[in-house]
Amino acid sequence: MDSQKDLPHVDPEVAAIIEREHQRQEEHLELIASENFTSPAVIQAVGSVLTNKYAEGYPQKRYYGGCEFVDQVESLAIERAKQLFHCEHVNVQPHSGTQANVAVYLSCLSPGDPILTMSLEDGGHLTHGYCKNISGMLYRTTHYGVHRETEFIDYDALEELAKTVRPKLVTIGASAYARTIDFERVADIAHHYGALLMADIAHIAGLVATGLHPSPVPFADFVTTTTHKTLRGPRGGMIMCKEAFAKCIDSALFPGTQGGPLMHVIAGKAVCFKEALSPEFRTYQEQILRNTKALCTEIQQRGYRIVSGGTDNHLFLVDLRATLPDVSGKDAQMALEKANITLNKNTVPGETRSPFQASGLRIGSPAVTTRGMKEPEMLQIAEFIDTVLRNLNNDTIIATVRERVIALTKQFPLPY
Ligand code: DSN
Repeated sequence: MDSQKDLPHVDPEVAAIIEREHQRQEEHLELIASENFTSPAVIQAVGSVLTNKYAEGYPQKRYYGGCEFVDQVESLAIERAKQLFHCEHVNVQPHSGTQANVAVYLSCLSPGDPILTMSLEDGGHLTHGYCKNISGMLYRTTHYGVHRETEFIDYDALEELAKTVRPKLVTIGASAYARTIDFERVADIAHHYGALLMADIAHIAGLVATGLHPSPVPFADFVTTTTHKTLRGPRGGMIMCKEAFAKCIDSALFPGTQGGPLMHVIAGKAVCFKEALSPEFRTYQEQILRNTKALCTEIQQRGYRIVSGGTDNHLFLVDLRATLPDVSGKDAQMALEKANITLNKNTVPGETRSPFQASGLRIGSPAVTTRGMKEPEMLQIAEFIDTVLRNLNNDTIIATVRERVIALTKQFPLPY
């Protein structure tokens, strides 16, 4: 390409912002459990000429001409997704996890129908019936959650609620839950009481794809996911379902809730699925599990209470109330940010603060694991976090941690 047409020439302001964000990603420890660093190959696909193409419809059934090659790329993404998750039908067009979930609701519910879902405070997601989300506005929502003592999903209470509420749809899946989910049991409950089941595996998709977390695919009627979290692909969503629901899912997505699909992103998804089918990807997911356990155990040994006492997956939640009762999740997040450690405040079960303050932190290892960090680095990260949390108002100590964080990130550069 003519260098005069390059981004830095055409729009130096945007180019400079992107460069600053690149540097931020290089020099920060990324512990947000839902973020990751996708591969250069995925970024190339997403930044390709496929962004120019409109392709409403599905392969071989489009509304516009010129779809020969985008048909090929979408078909490839579909075939690879089926191979990866062993599902009967896949729709790779959702722009996001939210779009995927909304399309499932549209496919099988009418406004006012009862749904049973995990509450946001206990680790669920906004689109699982939160009152200010369309899912909570359109459908009659009842929430289940975690057991107050064990902090594991309370399957018995879920069953009791299914018995009384008689939901049309049950959802299972979480944004902030560190334990293995028993999809089979929830499917049995849902089906016994005449409900359909949607499993949202956005967070754990990489673990499910590699067999390191039980898959809901054999049991759930619908399985939704994002492609950018543990799956490490481009930002986007996907719906898997039984063949019997294929037609209604496809039409709920298009024309039901979306117009033209993002073909450049679908190409990125195809690349991501190819990468996820490789043996290296399973090794990566195994390392995520080891790293999360190492980081969680070290934080625990430094005196912090971990929600549910530990982790089985890529994340864990720290309840700050026991150790540092005066420190909110927000204060902790802001102080850690000053030390180049990025994570998010999170509500904890039985939360006493507002969601804007929160009493917990959610910590995940997918992104630092992608950089190549292993257990020894997790011990260092735990020490950095502990030092900052215990010296929240000491900018000198925080600056020292920041220098050490930058030194660590330099040993594990990003591939771009
Ligand atoms: N924002 C995502 C997360 O952090 O879990 C969920 O959509």
